[in-house]
Amino acid sequence: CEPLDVPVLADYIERLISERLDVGAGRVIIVDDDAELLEHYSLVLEEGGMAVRKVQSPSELPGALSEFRPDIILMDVQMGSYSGTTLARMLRFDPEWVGLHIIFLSSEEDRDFQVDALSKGGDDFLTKPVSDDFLLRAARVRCYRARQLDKLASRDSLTGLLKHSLVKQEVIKEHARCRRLSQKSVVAMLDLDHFKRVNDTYGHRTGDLVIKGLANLLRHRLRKTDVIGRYGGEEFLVVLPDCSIGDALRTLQTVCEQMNRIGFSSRGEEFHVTVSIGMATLETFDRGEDAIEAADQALYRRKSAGRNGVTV
Ligand code: GH3
Ligand code: MG
Ligand code: MG
Ligand code: MG
Repeated sequence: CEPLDVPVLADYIERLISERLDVGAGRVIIVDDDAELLEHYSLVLEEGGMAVRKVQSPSELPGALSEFRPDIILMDVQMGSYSGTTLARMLRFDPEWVGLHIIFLSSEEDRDFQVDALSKGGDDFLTKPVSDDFLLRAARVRCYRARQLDKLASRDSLTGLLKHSLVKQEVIKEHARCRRLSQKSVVAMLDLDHFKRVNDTYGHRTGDLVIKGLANLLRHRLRKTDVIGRYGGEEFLVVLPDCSIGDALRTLQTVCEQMNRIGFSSRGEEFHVTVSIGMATLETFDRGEDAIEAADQALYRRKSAGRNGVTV
């Protein structure tokens, strides 16, 4: 086994990160009671293309967090009557911030102190003074990692599609957007037909492959700007922005036809599966949730009318 070439590996990782991480989008909150340091750190990160929010008094942190929604926090430890470790500990009690990456930045060199700070909720401990270059690179890799984890957490592990709550959020966002711009958008609910039979006949693992099959078909058929989520077990929710009801109908009918054409095989047999789809216009409802409900009712009507097709 060849030993790893560390410098080459580091170089490779650095390149990977700079290519993949849109640093312009990396978001950092810096908490420090020292106004001069705060200014300096924020300049360094801003010059590196990151978005920065400065927090000099810890009491401003909760507001800044919900407003700015950072990828990471750089936190001073000693701040007058406050300590950064206590702040980190408090954040960890809030489910919303339990996964937020907190980097302590302090001149405290005592290892026991540092370990204690990490045990209270910090993820890293950087000892001041830090060089500008190191600070920028450390912030960048941490933002990149935070985004990767965030993406993983929002994706369904079987299909890689958005999870229930996230696709619902997307519907609500798109509802607001298309109303504001007086555009037409469509929301559709899809459900595999007689899927219980597939599981009962061919087993759950084959059933999983069918679910993945529909997910992949949707990814290929729909536009880059369309939103696709796994709403439940064998149910999918899609949002088609800037799409007329006629265009949506045609696109989704093709999805039905192509789904039915896929040949799945299991236990030496080939079998085919169909999907039913209910859809609704988004902008005609007062709330995004109501449009989802309407799509669901249309799906229900489709199921009664004979499955394998689209109903508005
Ligand atoms: P209909 O045409 O009316 O939709 O009938 P159906 O059999 O598809 O509907 P039903 O809701 O009765 O059954 C859905 C089945 O989907 C039951 C459940 O076990 C299965 N299912 C849900 N999630 C998964 C999954 O992740 N993998 C597999 N293999 N099956 C799943
Ligand atoms: Mg301080
Ligand atoms: Mg179902
Ligand atoms: Mg079903």
